[in-house]
Amino acid sequence: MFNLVLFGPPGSGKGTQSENIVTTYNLQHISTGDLLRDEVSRHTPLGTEAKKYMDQGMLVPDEVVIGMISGKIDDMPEARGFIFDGFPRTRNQAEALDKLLEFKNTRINLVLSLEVPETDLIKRLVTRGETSGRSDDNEEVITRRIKEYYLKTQPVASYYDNQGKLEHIAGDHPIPETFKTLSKHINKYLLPVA
Ligand code: B4P
Repeated sequence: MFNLVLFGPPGSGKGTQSENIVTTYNLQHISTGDLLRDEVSRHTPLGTEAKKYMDQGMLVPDEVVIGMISGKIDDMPEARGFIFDGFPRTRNQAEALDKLLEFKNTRINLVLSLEVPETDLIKRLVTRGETSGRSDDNEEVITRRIKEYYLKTQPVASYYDNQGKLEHIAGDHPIPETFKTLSKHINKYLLPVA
């Protein structure tokens, strides 16, 4: 099994690149943002609680997100591997993920960190907000999401760096070019299927 974490600030292209990686390497995609938005759109109790945080650009509490991930991994016992998109976002989540995977006799193999200047992140997300209908894609909330990232999520990079799993990727190039760079790293572990 090959497990990849796609790491980076809001708008760095995690969701965009995940789509390409999933098709090329036949990995199962777990995006906590997508899972949370699905709960919100179905008006579940979890979604109602999560929406309060997401609309303010804050991270949803760890216990909510970790519970959601655990069930999702269990749903796919035959997976070739997983791509974790937007998870873990805190050190607590990273430790919980290591424990969950250890319990399943597997582990995170590689962490690819997409790096993009802050001005580009804001531009991308404001542009997406014009069509996405996402209540968190407006400049005020985007700025808070980026702040929350530097405060709570960026420290997770050193957690993986200490394990020798972190690779820095320039994410400010065109989408296909960035994908090529990501692929070079993944190819060291896994052959493409498409
Ligand atoms: P996410 O859904 O994870 O959203 P994101 O960080 O904004 O998106 P991403 O980086 O995937 O950007 P994308 O590829 O779409 O999180 C949303 C919220 O959910 C969080 O704020 C938080 O409240 C909550 N949440 C999620 N996970 C959580 C967790 N683990 N713990 C706690 N809370 C959690 O790209 C953005 C735009 O850029 C797109 O329009 C794309 O077309 C464009 N783009 C991408 N690559 C480009 C490139 N190379 N050049 C030009 N444009 C590009």
